[in-house]
Amino acid sequence: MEVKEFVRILGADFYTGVPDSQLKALCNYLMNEYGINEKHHIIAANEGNCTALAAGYHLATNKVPVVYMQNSGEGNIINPVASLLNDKVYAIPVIFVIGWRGEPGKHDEPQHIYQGEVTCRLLDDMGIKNFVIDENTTVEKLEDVMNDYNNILKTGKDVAFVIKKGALSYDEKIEYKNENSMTRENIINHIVDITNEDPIISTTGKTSRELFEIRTERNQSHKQDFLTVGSMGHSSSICLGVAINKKNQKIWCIDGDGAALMHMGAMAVIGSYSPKNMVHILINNGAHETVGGMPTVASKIDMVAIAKACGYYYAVCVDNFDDLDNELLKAKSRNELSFIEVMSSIGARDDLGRPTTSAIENKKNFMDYLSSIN
Ligand SMILES: Cc1ncc(C[n+]2csc(CCOP(=O)(O)OP(=O)(O)O)c2C)c(N)n1
Repeated sequence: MEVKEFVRILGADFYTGVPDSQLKALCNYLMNEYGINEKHHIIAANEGNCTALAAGYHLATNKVPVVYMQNSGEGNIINPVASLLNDKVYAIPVIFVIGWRGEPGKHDEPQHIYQGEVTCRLLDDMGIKNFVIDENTTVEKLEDVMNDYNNILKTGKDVAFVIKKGALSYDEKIEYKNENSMTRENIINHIVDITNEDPIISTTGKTSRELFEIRTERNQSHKQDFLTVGSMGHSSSICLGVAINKKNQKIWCIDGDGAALMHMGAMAVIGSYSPKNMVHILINNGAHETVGGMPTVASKIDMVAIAKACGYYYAVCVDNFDDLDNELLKAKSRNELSFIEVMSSIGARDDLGRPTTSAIENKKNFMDYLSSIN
């Protein structure tokens, strides 16, 4: 179905979400139509924030907002759905639009398999009536469903559309770019040059995929890398957990700006524990590049100031390879919690693959490696 038809049938004038590659048609449509705009379209830090923001919109306008997200975001919405939106609490109507990764029967990556199995079940458990849209869903059918949904929304309950791959289409293209010159893959190459065999916890998305391919290309082992394939926003906390238990080993986190923003409270806790052996690298392209390039707010905020205010001993921002190498070397020898923000362009190789080892193998190899060092 044409995304314009879908949007017309929803009849909402406020969208907030976290982008998803499976919802690219909707995300690109919203970006072309509204851009980022406080009246009509806000990309929030995580799906729970979107839900609360949507609730605020409803309180102020008495209109029904839309929250869009990948099904991975269901975990982030459970608390505000159950304790804010639910009709036993404030009864706030919201339409959820959810990209269905890991749909049973379709091949997908390990992080999507279980989430895919429980996608509709979780919505049922949360009292959210849901309807699956696929490429054969007609406009007439959707109009019928929406009529039914409008009655449900009037009672203060929530509803959802679960979107299968290829269900929504949009022909217009949109190019996401910034002024930065270093590519993420080259940045990771420079990080690997200097970290060598130090353990790395890398963030969700193409960062981990690039790190994996860089090791393969160099004929290096993957044992030192924990690829946080799912669980967006949590790699820095995983790194904290490793760092405080492996005090004699330098432990590196390679984070993304979308991920760091998603659970930014982690930085406050990392700063307050200040493990001297941890280096937190933030590759900032100001975008959710992995899922299409839609913007985050990270190009507008001062991440170095945030790290410092959270208690990181040292924090710096670099925008060229000489400074990056220099800061990586200094961080490697410095015995204090360090933060390096690296400004990156938006984009990736078209032929970028995916890890060929399973998540369980990755965990086992990483744990064996950690247990071999002090
Ligand atoms: C909770 C959750 N929401 C959404 C996603 C989908 N997702 C995967 S990677 C990604 C973008 C990550 O952006 P960033 O951390 O800035 O890294 P980049 O892709 O730009 O390198 C998103 C939104 C997800 N995996 N988990």
